[in-house]
Amino acid sequence: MFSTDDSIVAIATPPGRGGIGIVRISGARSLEIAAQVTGRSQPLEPRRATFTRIRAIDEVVATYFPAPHSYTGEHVVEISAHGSPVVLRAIVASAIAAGARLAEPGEFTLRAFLNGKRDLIQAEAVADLIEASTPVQARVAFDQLEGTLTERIAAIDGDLFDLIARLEASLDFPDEGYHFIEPSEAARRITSLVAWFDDLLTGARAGRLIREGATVVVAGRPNVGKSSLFNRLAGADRAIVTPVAGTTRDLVSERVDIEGLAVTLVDTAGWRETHDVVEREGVARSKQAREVADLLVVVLDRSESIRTEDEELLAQTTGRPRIVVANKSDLLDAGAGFGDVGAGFSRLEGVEVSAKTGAGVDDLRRAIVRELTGRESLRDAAAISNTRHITLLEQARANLVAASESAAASAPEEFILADLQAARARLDEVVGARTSDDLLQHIFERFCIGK
Ligand SMILES: Nc1nc2c(ncn2[C@@H]2O[C@H](COP(=O)(O)OP(=O)(O)OP(=O)(O)O)[C@@H](O)[C@H]2O)c(=O)[nH]1
Ligand SMILES: [Mg+2]
Repeated sequence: MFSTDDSIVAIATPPGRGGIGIVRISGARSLEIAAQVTGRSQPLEPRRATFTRIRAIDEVVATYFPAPHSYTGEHVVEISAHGSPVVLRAIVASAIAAGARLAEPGEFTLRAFLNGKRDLIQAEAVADLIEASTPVQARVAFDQLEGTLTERIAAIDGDLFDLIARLEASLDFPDEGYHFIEPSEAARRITSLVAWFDDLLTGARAGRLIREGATVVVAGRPNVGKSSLFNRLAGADRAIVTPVAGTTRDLVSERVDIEGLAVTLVDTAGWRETHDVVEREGVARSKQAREVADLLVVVLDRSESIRTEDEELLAQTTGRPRIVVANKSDLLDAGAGFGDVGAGFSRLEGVEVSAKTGAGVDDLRRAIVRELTGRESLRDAAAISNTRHITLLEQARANLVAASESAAASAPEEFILADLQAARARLDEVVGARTSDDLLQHIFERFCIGK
């Protein structure tokens, strides 16, 4: 299904206009195709940027990367032109006339994988790096691109392979009365492999959140300052703020970077019974938003006593991941702590902030990261972030636990071996040593054309 016989071409830079735009050609015939496109009789020299003209189109710089030392592992020519969609499309058309085919989404990176330039983890990391919207997301993707996760998996795979080989040898030569590995030693090694998986999977929750981001919904009764806090966290005057209760009617959402987490922050209509048709719809939507939230920020007004609506909302959200925020702390006498003023606050644990002055908002940002990821900070970014990898590693861990139980019960070696081999197959799937066309298609269709 995935043919690498033909040469492919695509615009590699984003749609739109820019100083430079790049057309990439990859495949056995890319040098010939480039020669036809540029009309040069002299072939391009390897890895040398060459200024040339494409007749009636543009002045360009062309660079030839001979196989296997290129992005795809094939012969690649990159043509840098002026970043005009018209110019770039004309170059692509001319390459197609010279025998190239328009690349499918992700096909350059797919070829890099098929040609052994990158494993599957690294190919997926390319897409993650391109899509990263916070520096932490980019760091995690870059680490995977560099092979950090690949190395950790290779290390465990090596151990697993050695263990399997010894157990198989014991099975193949039973008459010698000699174990290539003592059962107790096998049990010990399986246990340490399980510990290794635990170590890697500890960071999985944080990693998944870093990669996929989270939805944080701001809720509370009217006028407590939800929109003011939303604007403060978004760093922009996004939502309307007025002293009128019931200002926000619709959901307002904004992508924000909270300490490195890509958060979709949602402001909602204030929670109350109302006869206003528009507001009622707003309240209904705010309830729906609360249901899909990864985390709720329940805002109270610290300068007033807790009201029935606050109580209702607190009751409705107990048991959900939430942070209670006491806003308008600037209205309190200096020095008054959470629980000192306003009836009903003393039994609540929360973060005191002032959306007006910004006081306490950094604490709130840290509390959001802590609630979502279970970590104080994301600086020691997680090694593992992709749900596909996490699921497979969890399955491999379960296989090893089964193997260790068999070993502890002195079960026949065949049983232990079957589980160890199953664990190894999962690791192969993570790095892509074992794949199906369906899986590859699923992974690479996430890419845009030109990657
Ligand atoms: N002093 C003080 N006033 C605040 C603070 N936060 C919000 N306010 C004021 O409280 C009023 C309501 O603020 P909003 O942000 O519109 O409140 P809301 O919760 O979004 O209200 P609805 O959209 O009506 O549900 C406005 O007059 C704000 O200026 C604060 O931290 N301190
Ligand atoms: Mg509002």
